[in-house]
Amino acid sequence: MNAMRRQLNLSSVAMLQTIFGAFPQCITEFVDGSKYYIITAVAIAVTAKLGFYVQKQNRRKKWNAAGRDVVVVHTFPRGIRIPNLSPFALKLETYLRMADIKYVLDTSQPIGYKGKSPWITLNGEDIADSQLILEALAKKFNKNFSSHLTPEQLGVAQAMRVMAEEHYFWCNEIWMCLKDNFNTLLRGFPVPFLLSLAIPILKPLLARRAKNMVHANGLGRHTDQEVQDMTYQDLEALSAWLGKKDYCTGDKATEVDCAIFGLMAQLVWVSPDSPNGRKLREDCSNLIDYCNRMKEKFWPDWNDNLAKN
Ligand SMILES: N[C@@H](CCC(=O)N[C@@H](CS)C(=O)NCC(=O)O)C(=O)O
Repeated sequence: MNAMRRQLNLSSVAMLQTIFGAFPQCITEFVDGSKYYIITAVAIAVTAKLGFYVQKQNRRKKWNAAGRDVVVVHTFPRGIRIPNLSPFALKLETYLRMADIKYVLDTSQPIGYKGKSPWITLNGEDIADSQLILEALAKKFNKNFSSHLTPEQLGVAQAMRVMAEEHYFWCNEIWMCLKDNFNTLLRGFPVPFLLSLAIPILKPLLARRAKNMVHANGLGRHTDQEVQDMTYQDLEALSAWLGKKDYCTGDKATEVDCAIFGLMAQLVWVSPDSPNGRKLREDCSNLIDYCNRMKEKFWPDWNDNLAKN
């Protein structure tokens, strides 16, 4: 028995010697052979990391230099027919104008820490999500444009905003990203030459991402006709709610108008020839008049904020 145990221990030692003896030697040979490649790769990786870090620090320094109580809006570059192609960023900018809060744009990092655009930096603090931003700014700058509304009106405004932002938006994204294959959207930006070369590669990747998102929220599982009907119903509901009023809740523009304007402006100025744009013209034209009213009131400098084609 003891002889067998000794035998086993001896073969384990031999095995360990084989593994740990041979392993470092093959690494040493590999490192010796490709020493210069490894040193170069490590140097490139360290320099790139350092470069990104310095760039990040410089950007942060620039944002912090915007000034006290000046909102830095991180968003996409200006559009050709509309100042901001993102409905949520247009909502935010419209609110900042309504509330008379100073802001500057930063397009160097449009996507924020929650993976979406827009986001803001205010006095060194980052805030993401247009609605959370509006609420934080309202608190900080003591603004409330809805104080005259009844709880019932406030409730309806909340429900309409959520329908528009969380349901209509995604239905319209299905057309923009999957049916139109980003074509209308891409015509809305002045696309730099180098990026235009990468578009044929980027499009299928972005489409796959959009497909996954609408599949996850359930809308992507419906037929085209079903999505179309749902979108039209949302537009009809918004149009009926607005009715003959100047703004969504009456004769005074309130916070919810920023959100509805952000979304409808895209149909009026970016994709007027899409099925949803045509629906607006044919059955919901009060929403077009409304967009023009909002534009005149809050964007007298609209044209100055368009990108040159
Ligand atoms: N709930 C967010 C929605 C923002 C949003 O969906 N932004 C889009 C641009 S319009 C975005 O960042 N999309 C990039 C992505 O989802 O990867 C808000 O209100 O800010």
